Amino acid sequence: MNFKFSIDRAVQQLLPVAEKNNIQTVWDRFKAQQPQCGFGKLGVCCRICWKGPCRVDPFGNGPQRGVCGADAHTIVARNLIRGIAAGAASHSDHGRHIAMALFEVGEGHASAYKIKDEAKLQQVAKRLGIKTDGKNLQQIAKEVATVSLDDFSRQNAKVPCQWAVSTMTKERAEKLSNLGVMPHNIDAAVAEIMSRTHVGCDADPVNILLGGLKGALADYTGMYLSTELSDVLFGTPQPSVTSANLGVIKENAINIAVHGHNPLLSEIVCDAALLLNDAAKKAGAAEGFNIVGICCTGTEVMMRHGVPLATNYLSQEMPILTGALDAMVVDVQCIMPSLGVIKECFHTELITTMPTTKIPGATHVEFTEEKAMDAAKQILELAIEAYQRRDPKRINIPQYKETAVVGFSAEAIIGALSKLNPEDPLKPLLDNIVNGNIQGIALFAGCNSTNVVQDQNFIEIAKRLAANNVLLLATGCGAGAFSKHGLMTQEATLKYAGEGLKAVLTAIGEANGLNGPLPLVLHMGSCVDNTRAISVAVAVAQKLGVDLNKLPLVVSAPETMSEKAMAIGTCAVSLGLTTHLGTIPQVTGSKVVTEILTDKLKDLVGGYFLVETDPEKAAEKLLSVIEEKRKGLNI
Ligand code: XCC
Repeated sequence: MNFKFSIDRAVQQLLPVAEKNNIQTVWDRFKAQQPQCGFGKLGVCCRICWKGPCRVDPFGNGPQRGVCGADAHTIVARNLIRGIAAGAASHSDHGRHIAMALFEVGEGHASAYKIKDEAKLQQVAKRLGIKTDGKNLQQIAKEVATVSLDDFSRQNAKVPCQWAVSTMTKERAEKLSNLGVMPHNIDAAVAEIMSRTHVGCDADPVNILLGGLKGALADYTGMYLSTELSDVLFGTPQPSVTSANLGVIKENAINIAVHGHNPLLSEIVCDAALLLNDAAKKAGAAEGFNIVGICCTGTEVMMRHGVPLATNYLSQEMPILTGALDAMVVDVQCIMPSLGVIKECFHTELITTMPTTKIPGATHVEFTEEKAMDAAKQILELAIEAYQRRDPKRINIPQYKETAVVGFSAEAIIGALSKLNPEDPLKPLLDNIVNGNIQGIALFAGCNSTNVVQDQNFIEIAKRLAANNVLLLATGCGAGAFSKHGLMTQEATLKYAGEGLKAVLTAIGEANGLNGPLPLVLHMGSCVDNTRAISVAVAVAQKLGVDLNKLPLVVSAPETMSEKAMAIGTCAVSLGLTTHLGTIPQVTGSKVVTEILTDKLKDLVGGYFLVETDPEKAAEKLLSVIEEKRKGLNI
C-alpha cells in the first residue's frame, strides 16, 4: 500500500529504521489487516451471545436479523453504547483512583502525596456543598473525596451525580434529568449499559441510545472529578514553555518515557528523578535523567511541570526506535501491546505498573499509593540498568522538536484575561466574541487513528479555523499533534491567526508580559481535561444567560478512534455541542442510529455529530455551525 502515514517528520525518519530491522509498526499491522471487516465497520456484527456471531446484510439481500431477531438498528446501537460504557469505565476508574488517593491523604496516609492547591480544594468543597469552617485541610480533603466517591456508589436513583449537576448550566442539568439520562452513580450507569445490552433486553434503538447518553454523562462525571482532584493533589496548571516531538530525547541522558493516563505514578517518578539525578550521572549520563511524555500521562506532567512530550498515540512505538529510550513506564489506557514486542529489539525496559494493565514482555513494578516513592525508585534503577545496555551505534534521534507553550487550565485562562479586566475577566472574551474579533471557539480533542494520515486533519482544520478567527483549544492527542507541529507558539499566532484573533491574542499576551500574543492553540491538558474547556464554556453561557447549545462553540475529534473518545464525543453532544468526527463511526449499518446521532439528537439535546472526513470541508462545516450560532445569538 503506498500512502503517507504521518505528517510528523520524526515518524517519517524512523519508519525506514523499523523496516530495516524487520520491526512491524502500527502502520504495517494496519496494512496487514486490509481489507478490514465490512460488517464490523458498519457496526452490524453482533458478538453478544454464542448463538452468533451474527451479521446483517447491509445490501438487504441476506439476513436482516440475527438469530435472536435483533435487527441492524438494535445491533448497531448496542455495540455503540457498549463502547461508551467502556470509555466511561476507563475515565471513571482513573477518577476513582485519584479520589482514593485524596482520601488517603485526608487520612494521613500516602506520604508521597500532599495537597498542592489548597485554594482549589476549598473551591471544590464549596461547589460540592461541603462546609469548611473550622476544618483543617486534611478533613476537607477527606470529605471532598468521600462526596466524590459517593458518585460511584449512591443507590438512590433520585439523587444525581453531584459532580455532574454542580458543574453544568442549570438549564442543561434540568433538560438531561427530564430526559432520564442524568446518572446517579457512575458505576451503575456502566453496569446498566452492560445489562440492558445483554441478549434479550433492550431492543429499541432510541431507548438504547438514551442509555448511551447516560453512560456518556457518567463519563463526564468521572472526567470532571479526575481533573479537579488531580489539580488539588498535584497543582493546577499554569502556562509554561516546553517542547515536543522526538528531538526531546537526549543522547547524553537516561531517557524515561511516562505513558498512559494516570498522573499518580508519573508525578512521583518526576519527583524521584530530581532526587536521584546524581545516580544517573554516576552511571555515565552527563545530563542525568530526562523524563519525557507520551499520550495523556505525558500531557499531565507536561501541563504541570513542563515535561517535554515525546509523541502522541499513534507514534508511541517510535521512541523505542530511537535506540536512546532507556525505559518506558506505562500505567493505563492507550498503550499498544506491540511495545512488548518492539522493545525486544532494543535495550529499552518496558515497565507496567498497574494490576489491570500487564503486557507480555514487560517488567511489572506494582504501584500503590502507599509505596509510590519505592516504585518510582525501582523504576529509575531499572532505567539505569537498561542505560548500561544501550548500543551507541543504534542511536537515531530525529532532531525535530518544537517549542510548546502549555498549561492553559481554566484558571490560567481566566487569570490571563483578568489582566485586561480584573473585575470581570470574562468580559474581554465576550466583548471580542460579540464584536466578531473572535468568531467562535473550537475545542480539538481525541486521538490519532491509522484511518487518517497522522496529525494531518488536526493541523489542516486548525489552520483554516484560525484564519477565520476561531479561538482554538486542544486536549489529549490533538494537543499532542499541535505541540509537535509548532502550533502552540506565538509564531504560529502571527503566521496563521486571522486579524481579529491575532489582535485579541496579542492584547492578552501583552497584558501578561509575554511581549507578543498567546499561542495559536491553547493546550488545556489530557482527555479527562476536556472538562476544563467545558467549565469555561459554562461560565460564558451563565454570563450570557443562555444554555451551552447556544454558544458559537464547536468540538472536533478529527482523528478519533477509542471507546473513551466515543464517550467524550457523546458527552459533548449531550451537553449541546456540535461535535465533528473526522473518522467514520462504526454505526452506518443502521439508518436509524445514524440519523439520530447526526440529526435527531439536535432536537433532543441541541448537540449532534457532524461526520466529515475531508479536513477542508470539515473546517467549512464547522465555520457554518459557528455562523449559525452567532445568528441565533443575534451577533
Ligand atoms: Fe488515547 Fe489520551 Fe485517544 Fe490519545 S486522545 S489516543 S484516548 S491518549 Ni485521549
